[in-house]
Amino acid sequence: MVLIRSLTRAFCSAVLLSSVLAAAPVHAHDIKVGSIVIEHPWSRQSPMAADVAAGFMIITNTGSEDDRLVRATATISSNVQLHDMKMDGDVMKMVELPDGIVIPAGASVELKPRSLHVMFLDIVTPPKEGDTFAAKLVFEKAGTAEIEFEVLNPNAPMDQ
Ligand SMILES: [Cu+2]
Repeated sequence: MVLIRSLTRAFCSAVLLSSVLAAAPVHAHDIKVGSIVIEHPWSRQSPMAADVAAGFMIITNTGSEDDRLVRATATISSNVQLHDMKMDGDVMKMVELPDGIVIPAGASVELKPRSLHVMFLDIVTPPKEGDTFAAKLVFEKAGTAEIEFEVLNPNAPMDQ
C-alpha cells in the first residue's frame, strides 16, 4: 500500500516536474544544494500552544541519482524527526522514518499535512503565525541545505 502510494507519487511528480522544468525557472526564494531544490518550507502555528509542530515543503531532485533526506535540525527544537502518517485500523498515526526520506532521481517529493513531514518535538517557544525559523536539512549526497520555515496561520488549508 505504501509502495503503491510512493510509486503513484513518484509518477505524478515526474510528470509534474517535466512540465515545471520546461515552463518556469526556479523561484528566487527556492534553496538549492547540489542537485536538490527545496521549495516553500512552511510550518504553522500549533493549536493550543502545543510543544510540537510540523514542517512541510517540496523537495526536488534534479540529478540522475536518488538522494535521501537523512536528518534535520531546527532552532526551535532539539528533537527533530522525519515522520510519515500511516493508517492503524481507522486511526491515522505518525511514524518515525529512521532511514529518512528517499528523493528519487528526477522526481519531487512533497512533505505535506497528513503525509510526510519534518516533526519538531519538545519545542520551548512555539512559533507564531508570521514568524520564521531556521533549519538545516542533511542529504546523503547533496549535503546540507540551510532553509527558513515560514509559519502560517494555524488554520492554513491542509493542501496549501
Ligand atoms: Cu509527526
